[in-house]
Amino acid sequence: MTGKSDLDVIVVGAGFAGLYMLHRLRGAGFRTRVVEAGGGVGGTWYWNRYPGARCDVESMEYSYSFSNELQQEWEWTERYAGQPEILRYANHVADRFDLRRDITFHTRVAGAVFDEGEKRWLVTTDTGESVSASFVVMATGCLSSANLPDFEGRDSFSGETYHTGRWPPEGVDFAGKRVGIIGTGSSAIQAIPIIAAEAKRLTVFQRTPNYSIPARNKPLDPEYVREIKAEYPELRANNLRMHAGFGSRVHHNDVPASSDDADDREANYAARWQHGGFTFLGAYNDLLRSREANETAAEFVRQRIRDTVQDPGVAELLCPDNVIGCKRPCLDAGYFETYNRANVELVDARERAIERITPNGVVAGGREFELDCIVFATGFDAMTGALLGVDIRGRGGIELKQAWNEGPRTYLGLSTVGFPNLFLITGPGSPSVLTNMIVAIEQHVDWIADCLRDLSREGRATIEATRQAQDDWVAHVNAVAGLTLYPTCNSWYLGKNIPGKPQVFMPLIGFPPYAQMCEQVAANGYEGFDLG
Ligand code: N01
Repeated sequence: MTGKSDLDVIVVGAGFAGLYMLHRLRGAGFRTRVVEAGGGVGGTWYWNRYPGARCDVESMEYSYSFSNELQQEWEWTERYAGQPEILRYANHVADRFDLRRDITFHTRVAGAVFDEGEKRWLVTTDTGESVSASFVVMATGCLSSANLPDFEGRDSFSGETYHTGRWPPEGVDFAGKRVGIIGTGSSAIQAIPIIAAEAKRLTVFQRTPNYSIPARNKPLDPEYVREIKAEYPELRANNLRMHAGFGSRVHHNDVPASSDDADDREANYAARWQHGGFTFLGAYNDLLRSREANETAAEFVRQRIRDTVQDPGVAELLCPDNVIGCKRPCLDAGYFETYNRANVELVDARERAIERITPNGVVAGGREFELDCIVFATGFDAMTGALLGVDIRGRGGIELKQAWNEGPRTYLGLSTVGFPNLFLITGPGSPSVLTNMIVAIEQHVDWIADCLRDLSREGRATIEATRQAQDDWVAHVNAVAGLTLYPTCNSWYLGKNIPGKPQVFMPLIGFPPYAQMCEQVAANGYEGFDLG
């Protein structure tokens, strides 16, 4: 790593957060280095190359807004961009803003220790290097620590194994193979139709059925692109006023489900189902607050599953019985239709739990399913996994793992008590995964860059959240979640997918009031922080 002794900031991760953070800090004159475990930029889009990987936010909105030239010159080709196109975009950004020269690739940050005397962080890497800086920014992503469950006999399998979040860049040839896929979350729901079309046989092990809405992906109409580009700044500004930071062009029906009779509700859901995408959940304003309202939308989707899947037994197995939207909803292209193929079998891994993995395949419910490949679509240790994967020690040598042993505690999702000068981009306690991630990233990066500029102007060496501000913030995040149906199911938002993980609702619901709060905190001289 060059210039390692005189750095102002070390940024961990070169995904969308790390790239923009580097651009902003360099522009403000801070000596900055990004350390990235992968061999290239793009973060989640670098690692998640499984077949069918595609963004569930429309491409004209899932893109940076910080440079008008960039958003005018880049040409998206589809309504929802696929992984290869998004990775090309990340590489384009890295080249266009000449970012690579300050990124060290193939290097994982192993530890970071705060030296209270020097008021600097000493960062160590798995390549044996150490480097110090005044500030560390964790741009490690919310869904980057792959979850590979500890199935008995997992490593005894003699065939090939893959995790959707660690897909080999050269791709996988499934032709003629008997493939098993464990999991039916967003990743599996995108991969299953494509693997089924290629493999000799596909066996899907489903523990919990999932709601999925058709994406209705299509090539972008050049006229539509011209229209958006002509008013891009307005679109971005309108999106900042949206609950999740996107979707301002579609109609969010600001009335409860009970304001329509059953026929009108059905027509509303049907129109949104036909349109495709998350618009479906904008049908009424109480779908995530009232169980009764939610059930009307949930039953509409179950009915579509029953209409689509020919075998009634399989259709019932695919029908979820929890609250729709409580887990992150999935968008698909022909997912339920795939179960009509003769080469696809659905195994109920809730009733007939996965017992073990053998050299030949997977045993569930007493039956051995012989396989050539197993795909683990088992998700991530979300929001805290990547942060706690680094041995971070703050004041008095306190470990972040220890400080968070009952769940993550932050102020604004940006900072945590005991760890001065450490910033988290889209950390737990911020809207992050409940928004268009790029909007949340830009808001955090801008706030952090402005904060470092202000500290530098005022000659301040440290910034650290106060205990009171953090306690109040954690209570606020929980209180907001408690007003909704979000905490009612086994979601990764709550950490329920990882055995032993403390169960805390991690993201904050609602982007606009949050962004306003961050602005106020800064305007009030970094209220809730101690400046040293
Ligand atoms: O992971 P998941 P994912 N035995 O956690 C099952 C984003 N994303 O990678 O539900 C058996 O959703 C687990 O079962 P259960 C998006 O935010 C976005 O699919 O815990 N099964 C579940 O079915 C998404 O929410 C996009 O009962 C086990 C599956 O594995 C997030 O990433 C695309 C198991 C994991 O589903 C994560 O999605 C892809 C076990 N021991 C991802 N452990 C788009 O933009 C886990 N499972 C479209």
